[in-house]
Amino acid sequence: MKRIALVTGASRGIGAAIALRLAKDGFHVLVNYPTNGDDPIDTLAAIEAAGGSAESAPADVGIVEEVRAMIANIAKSHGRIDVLVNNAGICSFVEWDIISEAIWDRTHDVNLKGAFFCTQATARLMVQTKTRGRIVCISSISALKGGSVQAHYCPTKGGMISMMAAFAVCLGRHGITCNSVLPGTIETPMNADYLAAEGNRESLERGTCVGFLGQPDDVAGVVSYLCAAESRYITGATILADGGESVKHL
Ligand code: RM4
Repeated sequence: MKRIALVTGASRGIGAAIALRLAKDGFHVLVNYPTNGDDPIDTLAAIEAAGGSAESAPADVGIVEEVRAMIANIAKSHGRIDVLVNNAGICSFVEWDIISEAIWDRTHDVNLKGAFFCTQATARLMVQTKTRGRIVCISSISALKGGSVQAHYCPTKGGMISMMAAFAVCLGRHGITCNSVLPGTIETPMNADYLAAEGNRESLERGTCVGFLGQPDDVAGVVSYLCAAESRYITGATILADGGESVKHL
């Protein structure tokens, strides 16, 4: 019987790479995507081409009812979830003094509240089915370093780290691990415009130890390890995949 992995926000970028990697690792992958936007066909096609198995799982994770319906559907059709990757996230690059309540609320609803209620519903199913599962949050270097146009976004990524620490305590005795991965600047559709703007790419590259920006697979590999049996003693941890950006001073 194939193990079941749910990846939120998996229709493109880092989420798509994680979904493909977990399919290659042997999981049947539920590819979540927001009902009002992206289509998961590219991710599903890539997994099929790699000989893996997957299906789509539509839900806007910023809406709790849609999250609970998605998890209930998966429980009905598969009976269990072995892995949850909270990857869904939005980041509008906005100057601090013009961030509206609507921008704040939507960013927090998707990035943090969505991750919480996906985790709560999935953990309930894992405990019920005695599944020694894996829960991973895709946080960010922006949890540790400020962003001049991300004052609304950074706290959602910081919040993910402390939320996973709390769930690590709650779920450890059930053999469920809860960890955070902190990508640096990864080339994805989410920041393509920002990286294309005057000098942004060059300054971010210079800010790393390795001198180049990351690719989605650089994050997918870390997630794969955290979802493997051998990582059973890693929980409440934060793992940076940032090309050394967090340690570089001069
Ligand atoms: C990441 C980090 C990157 C940014 C993306 C959109 O969390 O802040 O620098 O390009 O978000």
